[in-house]
Amino acid sequence: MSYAVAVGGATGNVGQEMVRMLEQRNFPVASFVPLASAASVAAGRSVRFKGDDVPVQDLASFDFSQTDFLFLSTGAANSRELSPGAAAAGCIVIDNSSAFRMAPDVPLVVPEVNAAELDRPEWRATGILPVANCSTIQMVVALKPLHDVAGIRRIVVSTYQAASGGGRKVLDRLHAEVQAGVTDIQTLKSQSNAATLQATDKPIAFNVVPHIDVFLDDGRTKEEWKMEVETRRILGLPNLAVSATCVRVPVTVGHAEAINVEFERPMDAEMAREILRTAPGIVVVDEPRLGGYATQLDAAGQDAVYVSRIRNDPSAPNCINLWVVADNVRKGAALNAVQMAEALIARGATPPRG
Ligand code: 11C
Repeated sequence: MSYAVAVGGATGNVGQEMVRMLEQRNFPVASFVPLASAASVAAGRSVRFKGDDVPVQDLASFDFSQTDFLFLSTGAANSRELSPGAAAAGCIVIDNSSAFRMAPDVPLVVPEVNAAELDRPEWRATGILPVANCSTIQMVVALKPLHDVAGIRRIVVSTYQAASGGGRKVLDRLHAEVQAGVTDIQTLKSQSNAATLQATDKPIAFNVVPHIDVFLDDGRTKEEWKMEVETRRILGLPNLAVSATCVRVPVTVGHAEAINVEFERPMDAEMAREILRTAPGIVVVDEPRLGGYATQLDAAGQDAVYVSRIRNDPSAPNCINLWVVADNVRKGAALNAVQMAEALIARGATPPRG
């Protein structure tokens, strides 16, 4: 069985990765339609898929009645506008935005963690499956196997997130700043006040910025809030204590996270290492020597979630620290989306026409 597949936002960062992912995983594609803005259509843009240059079609006016899967990566506002109509036309929308992640009856699925949620029939009425935030995905992949053994009581996480997570504008800005080659501290400081700053409020090159997404009334950022609420939802622990600090770093691809986890029952670094060595989607790189850990560069272009620096936290019982790294565009978005579709197919929960 193969499927009619459309990729919405096919010319964007995540959309392009989505197309590569469909190819690399040999997803059963019967027909492929790349969708993008009217401007991209007018510019005659095309997307290369399996050796062919396929012209993009207009996302806003596309008729989804013959589509099985729409992989959408066009942001929350666009998804809110477009996804319900596409799903009503009969296709399954796998949406990389935050638009529907907290909607009732819509499961937030990370296949290694809670694929069984796909068996609940309620979501079929909406036809939309949201992909969780990239920083949440890699954290729950690493923590779920440990939770199954010892029960998580509390998570404190600090992130080191790549510019690509912020989209093209932020990534372009990092590249422009690096290429400008300014290393003098006073000049860099003066750029903090430049009227031209748009994508973030501070320079990214030679800096780290503790601000991702908008600020909420209580002082958290929305990225921090998302990590908290999405983690509870995916792990099925509505009262779990989660505290996040999310930081943008001058890295192109790959999010890293320093995670402190406290457990209800006995857990230590050695146990965690053993459990994670055989856990799905995880590669443990953990030797206390130079280079015996994974960095963002190691994770870039890879599918796995890497776990390093596993160590006991001597300040509390049953508490450990972890360093978790993954490619935010792959496992944090495109790969997770394709895995969701694969999980649906494996469970026989295929689209109406499938
Ligand atoms: C970032 N994690 O790195 C964000 C990007 O809710 O899907 C993904 C935002 C989202 O800026």
